[in-house]
Amino acid sequence: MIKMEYKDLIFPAGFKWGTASSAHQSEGGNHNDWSEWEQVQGNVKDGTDSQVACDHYNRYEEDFDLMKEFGHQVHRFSIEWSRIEPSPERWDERELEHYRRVIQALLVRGIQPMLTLHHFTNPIWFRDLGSWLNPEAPEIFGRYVGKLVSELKDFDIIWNTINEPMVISAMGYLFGEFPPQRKDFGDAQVVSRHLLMAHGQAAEAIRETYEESGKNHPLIAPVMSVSHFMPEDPDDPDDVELATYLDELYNHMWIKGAITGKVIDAEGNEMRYEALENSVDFIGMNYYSRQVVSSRMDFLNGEMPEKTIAERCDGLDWEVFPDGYYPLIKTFWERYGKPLWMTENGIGTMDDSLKCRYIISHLQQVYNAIQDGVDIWGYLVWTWVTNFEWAQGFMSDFGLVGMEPSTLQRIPRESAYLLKDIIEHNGITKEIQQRFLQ
Ligand code: IFM
Repeated sequence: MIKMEYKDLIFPAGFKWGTASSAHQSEGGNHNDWSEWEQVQGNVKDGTDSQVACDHYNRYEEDFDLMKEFGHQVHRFSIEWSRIEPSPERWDERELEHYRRVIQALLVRGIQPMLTLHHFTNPIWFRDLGSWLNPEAPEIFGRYVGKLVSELKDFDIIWNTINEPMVISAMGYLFGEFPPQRKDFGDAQVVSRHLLMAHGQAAEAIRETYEESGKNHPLIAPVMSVSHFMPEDPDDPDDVELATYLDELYNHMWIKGAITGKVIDAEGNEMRYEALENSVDFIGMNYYSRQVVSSRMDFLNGEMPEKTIAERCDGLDWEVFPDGYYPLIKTFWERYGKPLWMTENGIGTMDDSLKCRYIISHLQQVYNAIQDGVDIWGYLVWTWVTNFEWAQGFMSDFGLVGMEPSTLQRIPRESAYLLKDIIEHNGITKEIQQRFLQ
């Protein structure tokens, strides 16, 4: 076996570390479009649901204590819209108070809250109004955000507007794997446009609420799911063209709109959307894997070339492909010139040594991008405690901390200690790389 030579990869001073999660996947006890959808047999692959999740709603203090013990500096989480606005414009004061306590619990532990306003789930009443297909959806969402921000503006919060808009439109409206299980390219386009406008409405509501109360503009960002598209046959121009097209469609089209403030309307015309102005202070990037595509296959019907990399995420079957990370980071920086946060990266596996290798090999890429001049502010692992992985249920365990199923007791894995070590050194030392990669 060839021994690799490693060197200390130390990140810039002030670089921030932590983990990310979402309300529906971790809290338990939510009632929204997803919780209803989960009850239909066959929708969630392992037959589980989110009703207990990891009971974070009741155990947040314990979870934050553990984060503090492990040296975390930032935690990204979401607020569940259906709890705050259970029916149109009826605000649940008890739930608002709950989230104030959650944010305060992070702050007193010295952990910076990064708050996501929309992470996949919708209130039932919003779904019944047509969800993201409804032309009024962006304003309805903006109204909610305005109320929420007016309640939380006194806390030091980094704001994320919409999590992974392209996943919402592709999985829910094109591939039909998430609610509302539609398979219509036109619908997917409408949804992605409305989500872009909703991001603008949210950013505007945040800015205006802070301005009205004489506060400084907080940091605001959308969070993009990005994937490294590759042609199956790099010598086949059709494969290359398809990979390029999908890269543009999935990775760039939406964020380009947010940065330029332009939306493509139903007739295909570009129009200015004022609320999008100044709506992006940094970009959140969620990277997990690559996507190999072939022009000979029916991509829209889920036909994909066979996977060739043996190491994969359980359930989701995503290949471990760290080499795809750097080019995406670099391209985002060169095209948009906005600072980046690595808001999610991780792997769902019961093989914790694979999880450790995954994190280190992806951090090498982040380090290289920083060395090459990209302004990256932080890195968050998805996720802290084992949680509900959407249509996979509990088949893909992304947690650095496992959970004893009957008591829900938290059990830190070696990967949790790895992240602690990384945070303590502000990087991946030679010793860490040798320990896990050899
Ligand atoms: O669990 C999800 C998360 O909700 C959004 N980004 C990808 C993660 C892993 O699939």
